Amino acid sequence: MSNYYELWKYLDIDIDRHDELMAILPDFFKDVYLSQKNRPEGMNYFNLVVSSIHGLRPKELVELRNKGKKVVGTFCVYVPDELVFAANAVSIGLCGGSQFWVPDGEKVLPKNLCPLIKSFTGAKLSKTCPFFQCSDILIGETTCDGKKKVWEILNKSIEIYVMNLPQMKREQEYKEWENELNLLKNKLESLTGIKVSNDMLASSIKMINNKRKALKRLYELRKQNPVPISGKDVLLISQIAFYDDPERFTQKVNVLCDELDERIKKGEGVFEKDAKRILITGTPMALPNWKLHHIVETSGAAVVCEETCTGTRYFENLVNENGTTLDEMIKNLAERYLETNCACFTPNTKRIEDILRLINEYKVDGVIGYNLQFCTPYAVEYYNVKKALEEKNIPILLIESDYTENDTQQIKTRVEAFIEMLK
Ligand code: BJ8
Repeated sequence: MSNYYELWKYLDIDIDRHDELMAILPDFFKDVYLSQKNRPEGMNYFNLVVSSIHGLRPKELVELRNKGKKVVGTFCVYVPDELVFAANAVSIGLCGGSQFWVPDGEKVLPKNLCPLIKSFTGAKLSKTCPFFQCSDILIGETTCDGKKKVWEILNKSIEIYVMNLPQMKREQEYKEWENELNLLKNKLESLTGIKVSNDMLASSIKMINNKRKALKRLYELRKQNPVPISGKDVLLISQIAFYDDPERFTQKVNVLCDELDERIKKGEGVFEKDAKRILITGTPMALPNWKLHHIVETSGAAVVCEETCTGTRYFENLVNENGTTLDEMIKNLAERYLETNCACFTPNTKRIEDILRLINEYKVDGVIGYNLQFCTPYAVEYYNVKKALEEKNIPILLIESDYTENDTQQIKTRVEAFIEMLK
């Protein structure tokens, strides 16, 4: 990490605080990840990206900025990366998953707020995250109440452009969302000084679709028994998907999948054959929030799928590539993005259909509903999720948690009992 001090100074990072943050991560990563047995070789790339998390990619981003590119930070899977790249900018997902930043967030936000919001706010205000420091602009969105209001605080530190995300999915909302995408395109064009052309948008749609296809391929392989890769490793890959160079990321995921294909042919897995298979559904798990996966997978079960925004919601739907004019392509983008099923929408019954479908496809034995503390939309929606699963006799357990380690032992006890009950 020491090689990057010049970079961090250049980015106006608070070096002392940043040293404190960086002192925690390597041991944590070692305990959770490097302790796993029989990991695929293809994980080495992703290990490298995380072990150099505040160096490698931020350095590339600074180099791109020096060549005139703009860096655009985003917080939600409804913000279309395709438009950002088509305007010759770089998109990076910024959600905060570390407890380290929560106290800084709590200096300006209520304590009884979702840790994800407090964490990313703290990351920006404490000047300890090079990704925030690299960003020229942040794109917010009107999803949950906490996020909606936090933009009014963060905009004192950096320019924020807020997209008005509808909360229903009627025909009029599809039109509104298409209009929002056009407004975002205009904003990005004025930021970069570059007009989005048909060719640029078509090629960025292809590029991001390829990334989604690679993730889909990876998830397909998790349907095997024994499962060829741990849920923890896949979670890490999904988290890296948000900020890595999309083309390199796609290539590395495909290389890993080739290796997993070979494992499957040999009947090799990272868990015993017939290990209990868990689906996690609920709120996103931003890096380095690995708590629940680590607990499940050190309790004898395998996480085989995540119905979350750091899981299937991120990659399942592709953008239709048949558009030839800008208008057609933006319409296709609007349709694809509004197909995502977040609890901020009402009604959101398609999410429940997705969960039931995924349970079937991934031959799931039990479901864990994961809720970040104080996330009202997912907490309320849990009632209907539970009811739908109970009607089909599918076991479900609710885990509500934050980013601290205070509840780890208690969660472990509950998860172990749940897995035992599945046997
Ligand atoms: S599409 S889940 S990424 S809004 S967990 S901040 S909802 S209080 S992150 Fe999300 Fe987009 Fe929806 Fe996905 Fe609010 Fe809940 Fe916190 Fe959340």
